[in-house]
Amino acid sequence: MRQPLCQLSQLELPDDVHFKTKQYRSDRHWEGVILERTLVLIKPDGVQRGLVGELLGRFERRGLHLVGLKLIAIPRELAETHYGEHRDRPFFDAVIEFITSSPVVAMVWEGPNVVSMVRSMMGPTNPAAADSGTIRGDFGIDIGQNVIHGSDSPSRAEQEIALFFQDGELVSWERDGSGWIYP
Ligand code: RTP
Ligand code: MG
Repeated sequence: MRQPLCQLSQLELPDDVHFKTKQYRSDRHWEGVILERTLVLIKPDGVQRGLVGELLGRFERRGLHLVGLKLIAIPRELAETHYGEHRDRPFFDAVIEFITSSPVVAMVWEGPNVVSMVRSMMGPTNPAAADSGTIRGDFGIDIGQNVIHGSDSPSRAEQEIALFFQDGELVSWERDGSGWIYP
């Protein structure tokens, strides 16, 4: 039988490398970083097209922290409150029809600057103008079916999270190994 060139137990592991790694990590400063939360909706088109795992995975892989998740059929009243800022716009009725047409997945993600980070991962409102690599640029064509919603400011995020989730539905928890994402 062929012998391995070298067995793990025979290797001299350089302690200083481990030491430097720890040192490097503990030296990093994250003072002043404000953790935010944002509301994300996978819209009816995203759920119907089987994109839930793909989209949720993008946020997980980025290192964002999931604190709320559910599948819901949005009642018309909630939709009208959520999109209330657009009440006088010509597309308002279409937006309400669309968002109430089929279930959505509602999520709350947490992280430093998560509101703007999620918006940049989504891409612009019109998928036709979105870069490849963004969610709308990779999965959308039409402005009315643009796959995903994300709060557009921290204050809106607070309001929207309160609209979609009750306090008991949000879970604060620590992920093992999160120090490798943001110490
Ligand atoms: P969302 O609120 O859904 O995350 O989208 P957004 O912030 O990128 O865009 P917003 O201006 O808030 O518009 C809400 C939704 O309305 C539809 N819309 N249609 N036909 C149009 O000119 C038009 N403009 C907006 C889009 O589906 C957009 O997501
Ligand atoms: Mg919006």
